[in-house]
Amino acid sequence: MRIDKSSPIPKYHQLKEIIREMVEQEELKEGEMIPSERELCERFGISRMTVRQAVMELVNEGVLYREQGRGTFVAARKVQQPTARLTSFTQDMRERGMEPSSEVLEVEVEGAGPLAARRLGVEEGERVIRLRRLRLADGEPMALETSHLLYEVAKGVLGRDLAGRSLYEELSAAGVEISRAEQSYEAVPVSEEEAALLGVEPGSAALLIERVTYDAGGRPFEYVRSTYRGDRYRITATLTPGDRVWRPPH
Ligand code: 16G
Repeated sequence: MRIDKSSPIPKYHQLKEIIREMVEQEELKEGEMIPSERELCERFGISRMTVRQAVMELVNEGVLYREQGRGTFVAARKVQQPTARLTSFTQDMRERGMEPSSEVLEVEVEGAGPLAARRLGVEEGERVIRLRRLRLADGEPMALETSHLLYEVAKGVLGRDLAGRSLYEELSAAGVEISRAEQSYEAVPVSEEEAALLGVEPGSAALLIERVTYDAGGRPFEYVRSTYRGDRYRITATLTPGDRVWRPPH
């Protein structure tokens, strides 16, 4: 497995695929430490930055995990259940074979309103970053997303290019580790304003997804409402039987 420097596929992406394949083939086993940054640089003849980006994304995708001061290890294999995986919009679209992009509509530091405060478990008025983005896939609107991020946790992303980049990658670069999220789904009609931005008729069907995301310390730091176009977005899940057999109550 080598990195093809003449390929248009970015080198970090090629390295990701190589590491993924090594995990798949169990050349790197669950719980095993992956080679150091330096070893990877030497073995594949690439820069440290390239290695870092590949490893960071694999950590975000849950293929690898980091332990402070120890190293980076191979995570337990995931059950194929797309809805149960914590992905960013960027990853989600790439996995669907589409190219993600965004338009930043608003970025504001403000006091949390009652709903955001309740979801984030803070007092009303606590400082949050409100980020509203139009999310596109292959250049066409896919979703409208409003994130409320705890200022204290996420301030590192202010001033970063959030139009061209992934919020989750920027958070990770700023040292925020994402551990889990809770999410709900609801069918809603789009408002006139949303319709104009999404390029659909007012009143058309959309999927409202609400997410609360927790950092490694178990603290909720992100509350997001995303309105996905019903005609473009679909969720699939692989369901496996639970450990217990369901029996009707007596
Ligand atoms: C997803 C998440 C959202 C997160 C965003 C980050 C849902 C419903 N929401 O859209 O919570 O902020 O990804 O995406 O899945 P990014 O890293 O591509 O900016």
